[in-house]
Amino acid sequence: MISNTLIRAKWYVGAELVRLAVIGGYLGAGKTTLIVSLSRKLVSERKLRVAIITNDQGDVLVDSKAVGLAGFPFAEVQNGCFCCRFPDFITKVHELQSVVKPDLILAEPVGSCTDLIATVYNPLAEYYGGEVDLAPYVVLVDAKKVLSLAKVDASKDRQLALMAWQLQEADIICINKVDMIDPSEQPQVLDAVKRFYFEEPECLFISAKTGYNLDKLCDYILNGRYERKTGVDVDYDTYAAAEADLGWFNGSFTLLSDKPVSMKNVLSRLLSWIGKSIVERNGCIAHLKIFFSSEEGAGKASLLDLTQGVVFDFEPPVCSKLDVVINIRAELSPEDLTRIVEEGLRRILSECSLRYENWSAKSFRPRYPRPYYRI
Ligand SMILES: Nc1nc2c(ncn2[C@@H]2O[C@H](COP(=O)(O)OP(=O)(O)OP(=O)(O)O)[C@@H](O)[C@H]2O)c(=O)[nH]1
Ligand SMILES: [Mg+2]
Repeated sequence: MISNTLIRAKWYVGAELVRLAVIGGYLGAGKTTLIVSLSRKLVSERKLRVAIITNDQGDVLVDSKAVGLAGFPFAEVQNGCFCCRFPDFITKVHELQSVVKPDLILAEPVGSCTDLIATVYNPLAEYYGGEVDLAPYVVLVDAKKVLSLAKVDASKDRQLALMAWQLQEADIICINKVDMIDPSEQPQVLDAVKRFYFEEPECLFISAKTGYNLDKLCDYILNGRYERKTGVDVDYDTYAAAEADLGWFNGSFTLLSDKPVSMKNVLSRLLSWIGKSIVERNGCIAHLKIFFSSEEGAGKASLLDLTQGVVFDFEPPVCSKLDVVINIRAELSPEDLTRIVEEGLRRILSECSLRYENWSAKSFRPRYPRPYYRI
């Protein structure tokens, strides 16, 4: 039986048609949460076989750990987005086809990636039409975030320009985290989304967490068709500058204590301290996320903004040894991010009488995007 396994096949034989849906959207919009929720639904209620492709500019990925923990077969495209590493992306599709034989592949591109119609969807339609049956392109947006950005001038903010291109190329915009806004705010959220889109987009309010409208979205993904269209007119210099505004930090370490401690307390303090330090240095958090695991259990935590605080998808255990993977995407230099994480570990662990080992870390800025195809 294949489950929660990183799939690597040695070769690929034959070309069977597999349905593929890409779930895009800005950093922290809820893509991984949605992919896991949809996969659970599709497997349990519709008896389908589902596989997942994760993606990142680096390696050591929180998202891969999260989908593996949820029990779904997955493959990773590392060290670059689907568009720049298109041959790697198609290899992973083949590997999943050959080992898992899924009915559906759900793929999550990097949250800072755009122009996917021209660089992923159209090349798939053009060169792999006999192998890949494309679902419409789904893009997520965070309902609360879009509302908070309603008055910001998108032409003066590169991250917003990037988010606008992501929304403009969607076949359907899923306005996620609807559970976090008041129902009376929905018309304002729609207006805010339209401001980015310029025309009347197809929108669906959803909650990846509560399951709201996910049946509708499953039907759309399974039955809708990608109608070939022209990509959005993305200005690559602005796109590259927007990505390069972001520092990327991927690391891992093991927390150790002489006696069992509340790891929820330790992780909350550590992530809050790191988040606060980013903001104090005039940085901006896009998504700070961790995956933690021990013999007592495993889960994920996120920090998107300081007012919302650290959100745990699973209560960290009381234990004396915890493995942690940490991924930070923030508008701050990679060097500063590394310094902040190291300093945070020193301070918070000494306050909590813990130590850490197995430290490994990489930080960088994403490179100029150079897609393999653009059609
Ligand atoms: N309240 C609420 N929170 C959600 C919902 N969907 C996602 N989240 C939370 O949003 C945070 C980010 O979710 P992810 O699924 O990691 O977001 P992502 O888009 O995959 O993030 P990146 O891969 O870093 O771009 C987590 O704390 C999730 O629990 C939702 O529908 N409602
Ligand atoms: Mg994700």
